[in-house]
Amino acid sequence: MAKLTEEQVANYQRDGFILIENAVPADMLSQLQRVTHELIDQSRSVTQNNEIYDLDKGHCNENPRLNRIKAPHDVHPVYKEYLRSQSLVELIQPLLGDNIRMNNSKLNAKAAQGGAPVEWHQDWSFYPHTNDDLLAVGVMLSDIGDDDGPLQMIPGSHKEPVLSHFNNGVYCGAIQPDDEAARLKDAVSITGSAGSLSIHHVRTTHGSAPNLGENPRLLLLYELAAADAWPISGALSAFSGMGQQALWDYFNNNMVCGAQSTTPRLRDVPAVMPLPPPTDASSIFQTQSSGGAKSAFDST
Ligand SMILES: O=C(O)CCC(=O)C(=O)O
Repeated sequence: MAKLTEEQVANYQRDGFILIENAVPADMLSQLQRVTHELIDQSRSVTQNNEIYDLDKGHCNENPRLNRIKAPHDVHPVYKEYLRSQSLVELIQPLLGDNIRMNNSKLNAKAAQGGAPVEWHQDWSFYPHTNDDLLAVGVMLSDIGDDDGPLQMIPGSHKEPVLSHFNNGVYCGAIQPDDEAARLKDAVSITGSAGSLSIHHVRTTHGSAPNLGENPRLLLLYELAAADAWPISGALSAFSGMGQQALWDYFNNNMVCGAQSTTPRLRDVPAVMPLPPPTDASSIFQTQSSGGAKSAFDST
């Protein structure tokens, strides 16, 4: 896979997202798929959410149903291997520069026939930084069609005001579905075959409906930041209460390319702290449900 073209960069800047088909080399894709299916299989004996798994309703030994594998880069080295591969780095450097840090990874394994929606939100509301040179790469590890709960994006929303993600004064990690400023009617679905990937800006409004398909919808997400984008205090909760040394080690251990910066680049960006928090902020699914987010995807 070659570098992004100028046209792809311009489309990302205009829309706040792009889709790149067949981006993952075939041998890497099959390794990622094999390991992911092994991890889903290993979740059979798990009975409640833990450090690795966020379980969907109905999960059991006979029928493993996952919302998410929480930080796959910590669970198996193949996820970091792909992240640092030339084929991926060449796609993100034109957008974030030469010094790039991974803040987190997650694998949203929206279970077949009803797997949970992700309500509309801007990632920025979860973790404001000193500048907004952050994005998420979404790697499709399964074919994702319209019925499979694909990511949906609102073109141009990354340049618009940051929307409220609060319910009754508490952060709920989702916008109000009837917020007209969200322009939800303009949504574009990001569908493609396994091995395709999307890149979306941290301020792009996005969400996804339940998976009505026959198979889990497997989307590996890397949250990436320019190394001089520093999380604003309080967003450090995103790194689960680490001390300063642990944070420094985490940042250095998770560099994708180049070097970590200790000089935050400050830009005039709209930021609202995700506080007060909901009762359970352990993942976006818990944040949205315990925060009482209203569902845009309620099928009833
Ligand atoms: O998996 C999805 O469909 C959406 C994921 C997402 O937006 C998130 O985890 O922040």
